[in-house]
Amino acid sequence: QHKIKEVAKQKAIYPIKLLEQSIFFESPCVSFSEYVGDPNRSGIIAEFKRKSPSKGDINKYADPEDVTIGYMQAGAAALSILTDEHFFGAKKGDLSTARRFNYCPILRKDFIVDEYQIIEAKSLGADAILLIAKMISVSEIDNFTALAHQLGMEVLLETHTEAEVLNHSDSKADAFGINNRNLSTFEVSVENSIRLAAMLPKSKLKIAESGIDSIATIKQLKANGFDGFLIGEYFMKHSNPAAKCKELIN
Ligand code: IGP
Repeated sequence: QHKIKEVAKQKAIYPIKLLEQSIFFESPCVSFSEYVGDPNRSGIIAEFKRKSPSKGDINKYADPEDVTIGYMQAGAAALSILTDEHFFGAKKGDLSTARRFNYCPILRKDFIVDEYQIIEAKSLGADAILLIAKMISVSEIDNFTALAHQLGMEVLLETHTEAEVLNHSDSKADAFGINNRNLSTFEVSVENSIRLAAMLPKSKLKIAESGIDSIATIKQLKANGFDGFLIGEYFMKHSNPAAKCKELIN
């Protein structure tokens, strides 16, 4: 965690005034929860990820333009774009590239630990940000959620344990995610989403994250109340991620 905060600090290189001059700063956001929660869409949030701390290289030379356009043509409801270079080999430009070529909601997927990254998310063209309960305090999550909302973005709050879900039951986040991957051990269990599903606030959008690799799993998660399914590696490890996405949606 200390390392993550250090890395985030090094990344804050541009003055906020400059971020606010981005053409995306004044553009309206597309609603992540409306798209993902729309029963006429697939509920799939397709992720662009070149590598991960648990798997190493997944798809080192993938092109963000080709892959994200392909995901949308395949019927994904939203995109998730990693922007962290240190842990995920991403470039911030991956998000603005995805923005330039797609009208759908885009989630900035990063370890967000300060306000700067939230303003930066807006300047890159994000519609929503991820906040991770394990990494920041309840009051930070509340303050960061208020800032994201002020900028017109939505918040996906990621939890992993019963205690985290209970701690945030009053959260103003727009969507609750349950990560099937334990961020300390990297162990993945879809059963984790299913076990915690019933504890999530009724009114919020529910998203199952990580380790999803079959239509059977998606059906099982749907039956347990999930609206959205965040899928990265299963698509990205294929040379044509969008083709894999299409296969799953059809
Ligand atoms: C996607 P997978 O197993 O389909 O590649 O998982 C997504 O859930 C995962 O990338 C993720 C993540 C995160 C990445 C979940 N929470 C927090 C970075 C930071």
